[in-house]
Amino acid sequence: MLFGRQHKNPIKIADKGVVEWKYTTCGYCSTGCSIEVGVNRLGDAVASRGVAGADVNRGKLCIKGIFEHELFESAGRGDQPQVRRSRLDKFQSTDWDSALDTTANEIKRIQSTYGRDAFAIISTGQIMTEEFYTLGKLVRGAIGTNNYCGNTTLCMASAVSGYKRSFGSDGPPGCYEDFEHTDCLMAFGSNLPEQHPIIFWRLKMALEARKFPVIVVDPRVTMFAQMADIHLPITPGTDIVLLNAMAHVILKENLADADYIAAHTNGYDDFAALVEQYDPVTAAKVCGIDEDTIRHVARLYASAGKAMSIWTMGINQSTHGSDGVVAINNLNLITGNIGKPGCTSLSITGQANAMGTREWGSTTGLPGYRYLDKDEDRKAVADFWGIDAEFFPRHRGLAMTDILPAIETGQIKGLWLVATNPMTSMPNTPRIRKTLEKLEFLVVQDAYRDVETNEYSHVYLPAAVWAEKTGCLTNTERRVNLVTNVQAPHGESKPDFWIFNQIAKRFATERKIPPFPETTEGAFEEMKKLSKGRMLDYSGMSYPMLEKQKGVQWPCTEGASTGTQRLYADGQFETADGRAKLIPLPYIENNEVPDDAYPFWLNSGRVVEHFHTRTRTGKMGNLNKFSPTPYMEMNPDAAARLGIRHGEYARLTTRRGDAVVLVQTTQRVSPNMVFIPFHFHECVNRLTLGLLDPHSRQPAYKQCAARIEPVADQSAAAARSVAARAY
Ligand SMILES: Nc1nc2c(c(=O)[nH]1)N[C@H]1C(S)=C(S)[C@@H](COP(=O)(O)OP(=O)(O)OC[C@H]3O[C@@H](n4cnc5c(=O)[nH]c(N)nc54)[C@H](O)[C@@H]3O)O[C@H]1N2
Ligand SMILES: Nc1nc2c(c(=O)[nH]1)N[C@H]1C(S)=C(S)[C@@H](COP(=O)(O)OP(=O)(O)OC[C@H]3O[C@@H](n4cnc5c(=O)[nH]c(N)nc54)[C@H](O)[C@@H]3O)O[C@H]1N2
Ligand code: SF4
Ligand SMILES: [Mo]
Repeated sequence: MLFGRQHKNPIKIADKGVVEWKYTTCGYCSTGCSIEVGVNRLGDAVASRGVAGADVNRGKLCIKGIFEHELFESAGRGDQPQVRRSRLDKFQSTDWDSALDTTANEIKRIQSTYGRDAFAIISTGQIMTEEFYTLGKLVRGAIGTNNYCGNTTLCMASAVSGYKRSFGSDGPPGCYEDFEHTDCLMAFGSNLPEQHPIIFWRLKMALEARKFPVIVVDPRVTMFAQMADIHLPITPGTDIVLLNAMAHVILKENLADADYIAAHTNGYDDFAALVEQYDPVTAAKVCGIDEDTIRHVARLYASAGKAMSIWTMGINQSTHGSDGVVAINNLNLITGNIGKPGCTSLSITGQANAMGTREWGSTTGLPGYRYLDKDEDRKAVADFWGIDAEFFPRHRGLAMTDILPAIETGQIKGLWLVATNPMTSMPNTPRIRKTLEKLEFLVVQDAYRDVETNEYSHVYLPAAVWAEKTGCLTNTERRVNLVTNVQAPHGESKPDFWIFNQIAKRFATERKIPPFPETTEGAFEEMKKLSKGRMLDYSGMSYPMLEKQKGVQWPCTEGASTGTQRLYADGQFETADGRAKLIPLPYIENNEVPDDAYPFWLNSGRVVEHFHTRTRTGKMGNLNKFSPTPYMEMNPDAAARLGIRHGEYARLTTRRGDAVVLVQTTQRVSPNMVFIPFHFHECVNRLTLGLLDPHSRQPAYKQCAARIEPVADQSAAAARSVAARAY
């Protein structure tokens, strides 16, 4: 099949003197695009291009991938380990041995003084799977703290929790190819064109070949909403009301797939009794979508034959995030839309390796989707690692969003952060600042030394980034992709894998610890063995196969020629009786909602050019120039009422704090809502509340209430805003 500009003039690309193209995989978002990095005769990375034969991206890259080679030598990279006694002292550069000794000694000191769990570790979704596996082994098999989690609590925790509740296991069941088969697509709280541009391009390709209805549920008129056939501008935080009402219509009008329900689910009666209460007339008053539209969309979805749902942070980052995921799964179960081509409940994941940590990071359990409270799982891993299963805690410890409050109360005294920047990304950052200041010891392991959280650390460990190392990333469709080493690590920075191994050596003196292979390929071989025969089967994969096939989707059993596109194709789920669960979901209103004092919804998210807290994209001219300053989308009528004009600064206040932000007037947001990208330090997360989902502990970043006022002295406001962080 041919893709791209067949009959148009080809774009001319300047000759960069590339002598070799090296295969690797993009390290930003979870789409999983295959990239080739062009290296010149001096060995410098000078260009990036998409790999034509890769099934995911078919030669395409988005604006971030195109410039990814620039990040190796970008500003602010760490080149030497640094230490200091207190965060008020200046950092001193040091050698690796002494930085690692200090780190290991402080972990041991805190554990022996205050108990094993008084030292916490928080990782990420942005290192390689082999690194996650190794960190998990280090924590579960050597250090032994149970307060170990990842920033995935800010991101995918609700999806994980919802999948487990419905299907008995985590793991997105579908794939991008489902776009080519489906007859109806419904997207919840996902801005695909900006946040997953190449998945969006795959959807566009499918729509060009064969038209099918696209329904987008988002309170904001995003780029995705603009191209949708139907846009449902939902009242924030009320998706489960809409989904319950759709189920009400589907059951009332006999549009459900009764055979599928009877053969593959349980819990139907309780579920039906609950949705009976959510008639569209009542639901419309809560979720803001009129009753006729609810009925229309329910009929369209249930009658399509093949329908699929995708979702991202508009669902997960909510006080009913886990319930929202279960509600989407319920919809697909009652309509029989799971495990068949064009039929799926597909969580679009976020960070490049959010999946890798879920599979192998052991943050919520043991490697390979195993559980701490299952004896057979404990024994299997302990025997494989050659240690005593009693060393493992019986239940998972605190989530990331509970670890920080536990520092406030003195329960946790030391913290190791790996590839995450809570000083910009957590809700209510004024509180996070005070929390970090209370730590006796903070170690920050990051590719960039200028990451804001490093201002509070005692030790900084400079990590190699992306293709300065080798290892795997799992994308949204369970595809294991290979990042191959393109360039040597910057300065004296080291791969996270090496750092974990060195720390492990320093714990071998304390107790019998598992073996730690010297190479990532060695760790990958261990993962293959540990996954054999399980749903998450890697045993048929190898590094050469991953490169040759441009990624392989798990499960891939030993001897198989390739991976598997869909889970649950046989209708067998990972529950005790093999059936999926239909779960009743009563809606409980618990958000901070707008009132007279704080009349606006404060919504937040992303823009296409920047990745998260801008440690990477803020340094790249070609990205930063398109989105250089923090700004707020505000409806022009609302702005006019307050006497605020486009391009002026305004003050935004919530019950947590205030921020001065540049106003961009746009019809994308309704008169009672504003939207701020979260990429900028000292901006939206000074204001967010982040109430936690009871199941997943994920913060409701997208819902809180704010007040807005004009600012009299515009030039002072401009100076203050630019000072927020300028590169
Ligand atoms: N360019 C770029 N791409 C990225 C990232 C990045 O930082 N930059 N980050 C990656 C990561 S880690 C993630 S998690 C993904 C996130 O990808 P997305 O979730 O697609 O992005 P967001 O902008 O956070 O939020 C999506 C939408 O949720 C909507 N929303 C808010 N409240 C509600 C609600 O109550 N209901 C519904 N239905 N929708 C609501 C918002 O209006 C917003 O348009 O992007 C990944 N891709
Ligand atoms: N208001 C609001 N806040 C949000 C969100 C929102 O929508 N609204 N979204 C939330 C979501 S979904 C997410 S995922 C989080 C993200 O929040 P964070 O994870 O805190 O943000 P990042 O900037 O991605 O931080 C990752 C860090 O890892 C470093 N890094 C990159 N590669 C490597 C590597 O190979 N090794 C090491 N050691 N370091 C590396 C980067 O330099 C960076 O400092 O933000 C959350 N915060
Ligand atoms: S869509 Fe995502 S994976 Fe693909 S090039 Fe862009 S940032 Fe990278
Ligand atoms: Mo995320």
